[in-house]
Amino acid sequence: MTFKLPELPYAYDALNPYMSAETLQYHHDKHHQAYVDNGNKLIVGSGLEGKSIEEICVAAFNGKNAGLVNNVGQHYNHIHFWNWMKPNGGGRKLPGNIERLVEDYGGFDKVRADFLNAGATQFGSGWAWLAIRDGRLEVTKTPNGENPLMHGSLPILGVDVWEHSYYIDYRNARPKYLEAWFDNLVNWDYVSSMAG
Ligand code: MN3
Repeated sequence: MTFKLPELPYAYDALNPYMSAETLQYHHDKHHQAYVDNGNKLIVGSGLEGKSIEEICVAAFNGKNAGLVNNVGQHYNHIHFWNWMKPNGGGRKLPGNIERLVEDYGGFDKVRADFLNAGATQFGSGWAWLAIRDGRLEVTKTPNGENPLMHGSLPILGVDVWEHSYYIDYRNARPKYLEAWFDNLVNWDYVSSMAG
C-alpha cells in the first residue's frame, strides 16, 4: 500500500485555544508528512506491501522492524489522532458503548485520572491510550511510534505526548496539555466508532 497524508478534518485554527493553528501546521504538515514519506520508503522490500496498515503495525513489531514500527505506527496513530479531536469536544456525556466500558472500568473520573497519569508518566516521547482487551477497557502507554495493536489490544483513544504535540502551546507543562486535551477536545463519537 502507498501511505498518504490525510486532510485534517477541521480548519487549522478550529481547536483554539487548546491547540493552536501553529501546532497543527507543524504537527500535521511536517511531522505526519515525514512519517508518511519514511513509511513509503521503508515498506519497499519489507514483504508487507500488500497488507493493511493494522497488519503492518503488528507484523513490523513482531518482526522487530523498528523503522516500520515507528513510521507506520505513527502514521496509524496520527490518522486517528486528528479524528480523536474536534472543536467543542470533551465532556462527560459518552456514547452508550463507551459509557458501558467506562462504568465497568470504575467510572469516568477513574478513567480520566488513569489516562492523564499514563500520559504524564510516559518517559520521553510516546502515547497514552484507552484500548479494549478481551471486551474490557484498559489504560496504557507506549513509547515512540508504538500503539496498542502491537501489544494485542484495540486502541480506541490515544493522545500524542511527543513534545511536538504541545510544546508551542504549553511549553514543558505536559499535564496541563493533557487536561485541556481530555476535557475540551476529545471526539467521543469517534472513540465510539472505533470500539465498534
Ligand atoms: Mn505527533
